[in-house]
Amino acid sequence: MSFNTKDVVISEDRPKTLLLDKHSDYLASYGLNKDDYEYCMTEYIRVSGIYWSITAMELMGQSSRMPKEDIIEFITSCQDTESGGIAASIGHDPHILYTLSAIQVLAIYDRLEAIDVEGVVRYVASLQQADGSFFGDKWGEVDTRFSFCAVMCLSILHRLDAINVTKAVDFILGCMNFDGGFGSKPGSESHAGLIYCCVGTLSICKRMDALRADELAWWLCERQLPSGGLNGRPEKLPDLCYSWWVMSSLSMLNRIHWVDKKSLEQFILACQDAETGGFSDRPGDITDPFHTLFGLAGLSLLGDSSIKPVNPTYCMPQETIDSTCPTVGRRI
Ligand code: GRG
Ligand code: ZN
Repeated sequence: MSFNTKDVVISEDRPKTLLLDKHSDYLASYGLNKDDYEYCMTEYIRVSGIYWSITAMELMGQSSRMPKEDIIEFITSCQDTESGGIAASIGHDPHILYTLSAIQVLAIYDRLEAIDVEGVVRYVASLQQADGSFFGDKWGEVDTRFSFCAVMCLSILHRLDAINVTKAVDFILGCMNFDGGFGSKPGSESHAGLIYCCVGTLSICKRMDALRADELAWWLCERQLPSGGLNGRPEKLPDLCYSWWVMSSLSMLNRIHWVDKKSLEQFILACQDAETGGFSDRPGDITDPFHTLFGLAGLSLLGDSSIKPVNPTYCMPQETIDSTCPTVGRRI
């Protein structure tokens, strides 16, 4: 019996160099036409979309092309005055995912005073459960992504004292699997996206010692496929965003050299669209701001000096972390 590895073949005509100007043009024009179909269809994730674009533009040194004051005003209008949480768009329900994205954007802009910070702290703390886990919002879904959002948010605000950090860590450790990886809740399958969230939580809470680092890093580097790209779990296709979820985790574990950097770089560059600008999940697919951020951030982790250093825990420019949280998540 033979096994077929699921992978892509990178054709000769795919981009081989970094097209920074194209990406900056792509993100600067994204959303200029508010009637654009794709723009309308992404209203439910708008604040995260802003975070992906602003961070990518900052990493390229191009954020002055973005409408800063309009963005800050929009984020202010997305805060729910009652709960203190922040929604994806004006009038939507607040959620911890968009609360984190909003805090990240305001921290990058050094404008945290544009929102009610105490309201955010109250909101995040209200989502913690007796077992240390976090709800994503008032409807009660539990996921390790939400634990990560909560601790990242509060650490940027220097208010980790508002939650029970020991219990938050205990819940994450209860999600560790036999392979050293982590899933979305206790007993759930290991997945690279959730490993990033759990390793990131432990990194912020200064409990990296609790990881089974060699086993976990081995599982992570086994995500690399012959094309050079990385998948998020066994038997899945490669996807550019795993260049972030996997490589940032390996970086926090100080084992980034366990993957073949050269072939990963070739895969990432092949995911660029030379006509429209931006990066897609796989070579030849349609580009979007989410994969554009993770393509650039992945190349930054690989040491591309034309992109600013990114912090592997926060997925924000290292210079922002140095000025807001100088003692946490340092790049080694
Ligand atoms: C600050 C960068 C940053 C993130 C905030 C939202 C979040 C925290 C992290 C998301 C982590 C992530 C990507 C989780 C993945 C969840 C999951 C189980 C995805 C499975 O999706 P499939 O089945 O993908 O479509 P694969 O690649 O496994 O086929
Ligand atoms: Zn993806």
